[in-house]
Amino acid sequence: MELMEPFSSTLDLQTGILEPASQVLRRRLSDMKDMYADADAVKRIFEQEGDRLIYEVYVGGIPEVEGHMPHSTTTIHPGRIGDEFHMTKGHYHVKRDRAEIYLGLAGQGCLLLQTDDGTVRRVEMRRGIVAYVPHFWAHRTVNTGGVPFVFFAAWPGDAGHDYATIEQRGFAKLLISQYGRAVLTDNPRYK
Ligand code: M6P
Ligand code: ZN
Repeated sequence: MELMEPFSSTLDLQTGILEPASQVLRRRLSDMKDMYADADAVKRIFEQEGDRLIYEVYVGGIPEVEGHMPHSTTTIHPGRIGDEFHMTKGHYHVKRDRAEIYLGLAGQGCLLLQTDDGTVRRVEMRRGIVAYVPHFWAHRTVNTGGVPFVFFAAWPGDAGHDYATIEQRGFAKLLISQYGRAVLTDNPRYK
């Protein structure tokens, strides 16, 4: 067994910046343009402002292997693509029977969860909310507010990220802004 040195890192609870971070993933509209329902809105944003930054992930640098507990913070910037709120790509775990813990730090948002048969659940998140992602549920987070939505996450090292399933099928529900409220609607493109 290989021993690892204990260590700590610093987390800015307002911005989500984690230091040290092994990497900072910056997800832009071009990384997920087909995930948003309104293709005309996507096109308009590219024309008017270029490749918009949607969210950032500060990755803690823990090995993604069994026995470890990787973690990260995610900062989803406020905004919409058409009526649809900014969101993460969302993923299943490659090992489906691996769970995850989220802790809301700043702003407000929603955790959307989905099973293979298209069942969707919505969990409200804000500072101080601990949300549990049970195994077998795909998970995506959405910023439903007007300021950055920041949360911390920790998951089993051997979970793995399966993005392909969501890229192909989408989520069965969309979170859109309607009369100033965040409303779940059916995704017409869900397969
Ligand atoms: C959370 C965790 C990470 C994930 C990140 C962004 O911090 O679930 O594992 O990478 O959100 O979500 P996604 O990978 O779906 O873009
Ligand atoms: Zn996960």
